[in-house]
Amino acid sequence: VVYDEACGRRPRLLVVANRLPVSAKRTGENSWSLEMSPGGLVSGLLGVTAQFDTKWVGWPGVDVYDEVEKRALSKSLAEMKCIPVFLEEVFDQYYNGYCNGILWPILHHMGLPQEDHHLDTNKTFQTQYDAYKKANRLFLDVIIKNYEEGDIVWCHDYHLMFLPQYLKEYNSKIKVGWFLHSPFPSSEVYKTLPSRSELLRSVLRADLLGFHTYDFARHFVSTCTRILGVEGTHEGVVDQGRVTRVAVFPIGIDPDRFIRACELPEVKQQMNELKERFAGKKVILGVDRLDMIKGIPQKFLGFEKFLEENPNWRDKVVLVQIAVPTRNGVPEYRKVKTQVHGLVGRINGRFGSVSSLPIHHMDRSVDFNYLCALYAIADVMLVTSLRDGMNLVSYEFVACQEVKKGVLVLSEFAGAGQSLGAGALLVNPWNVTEVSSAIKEALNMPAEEREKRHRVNFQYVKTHSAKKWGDDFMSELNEICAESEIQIRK
Ligand code: GDG
Repeated sequence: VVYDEACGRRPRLLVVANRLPVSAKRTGENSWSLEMSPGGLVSGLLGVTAQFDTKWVGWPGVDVYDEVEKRALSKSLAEMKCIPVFLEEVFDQYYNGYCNGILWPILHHMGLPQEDHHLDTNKTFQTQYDAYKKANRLFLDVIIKNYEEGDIVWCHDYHLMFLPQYLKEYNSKIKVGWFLHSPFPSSEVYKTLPSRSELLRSVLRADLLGFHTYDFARHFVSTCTRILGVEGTHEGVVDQGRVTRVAVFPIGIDPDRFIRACELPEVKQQMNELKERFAGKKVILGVDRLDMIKGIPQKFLGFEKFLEENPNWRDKVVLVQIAVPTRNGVPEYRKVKTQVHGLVGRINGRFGSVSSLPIHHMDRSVDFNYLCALYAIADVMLVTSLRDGMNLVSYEFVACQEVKKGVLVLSEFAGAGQSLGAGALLVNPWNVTEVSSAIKEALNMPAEEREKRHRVNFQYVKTHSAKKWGDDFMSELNEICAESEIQIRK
């Protein structure tokens, strides 16, 4: 890190993401309670905060229209180093519309939606696209108000693809990084997107672009070469002599946070209760947002086939599925929820009895400690994402399994398939027979092999932490910016 010796302070880092890492709840008129929600992004960046004076910029998760209320919330958030972006009326078309109705499926190889309202003279598409640009401008306005010379701006994810361009247009000297948390698809899928070139051109204005896996980075570079006609090299993308560095930074978790939680008396108590509750049965666990990319219906179909073909296991195994509600404003998400509920009903109807239910399905999240207790007592973790940037759930399971050494059954289409593939049983979630066989293999795996597989993955999760991810990205960005400063001086 290049310290700013001239003014004797740590360099400032603005981390910009759609959501702030806090949840705001209204507790009364002009008063708010705020809680930090420590996902991979937050824990990754807590590690780099020692070197940087970090501030978070993002939507606070609540709609606030009144100016007095906005000021009150901004003041409370400032104490947590958070700066809110109020999106107001553009939010629905930007977030539910363009981000999650269009970009999210495209990035996950699912193609553009076929809904009637999208076919209606493209009007909805245009409205959503305009809202997306407007929202990116609102982010820019807030950054400009808070920007000081020398600040580094790290933009996150597909919500903010116009931000690199807007930032560089405002001030070409701003150091800009952009990281994509989702996959990047093959150019054949991406090129169906009507606004394909503008989005690519904008992110290419950043100094550093980061992806979870080599495949996503490679897809991105070849998409740029095919759509924009620019040159792709091992460094990244070259356009008229200017290089945009494209590199791979696989995210991780804060493993010690999970290991420590499993030692807490409260968590041990919860683990004992769960063991008692499922005595005599093996527990298969699923933890996903209720998103079509997570392949929950495919998971249930694989489990159904397993029960069909292995009657001896019917009373001896349960699948506990936490399906956290998400993006209810997007029609496709409501559809997948109905589909999932139908399958739970069918499978429990077919194989359940008065005393036992094969699937315990929960349409809600659980608190962190309880989640750790579930991870720790599970015999098998079943991750069947159809596409997934990384999938941190699989890392968290490994971190909590030091005692049990359970088996991870993992989709080959999750980024984690490339990092934890050595210890996991990899499956193609579309292949119901393969999922069913992997469940059987996992449940019957001898202790010695489980131990061996767990050891490999645990070692990986411990060393490839969220802190390493944040540090690696920031040091690469710093290096690039230092090099370009030298070139400018020359
Ligand atoms: C995106 C990409 C990429 C889940 N249920 C509960 C709960 N969770 C927490 C987990 C985990 C997080 O949510 C989910 O992270 P994932 O990585 O599995 O998936 P996405 O939300 O889709 O994340 C993904 C990630 O960004 C990072 O780049 O890996 O591919 O799609 O941390 O623990 N937490 C609690 N209760 C729950 O019920 N407390």
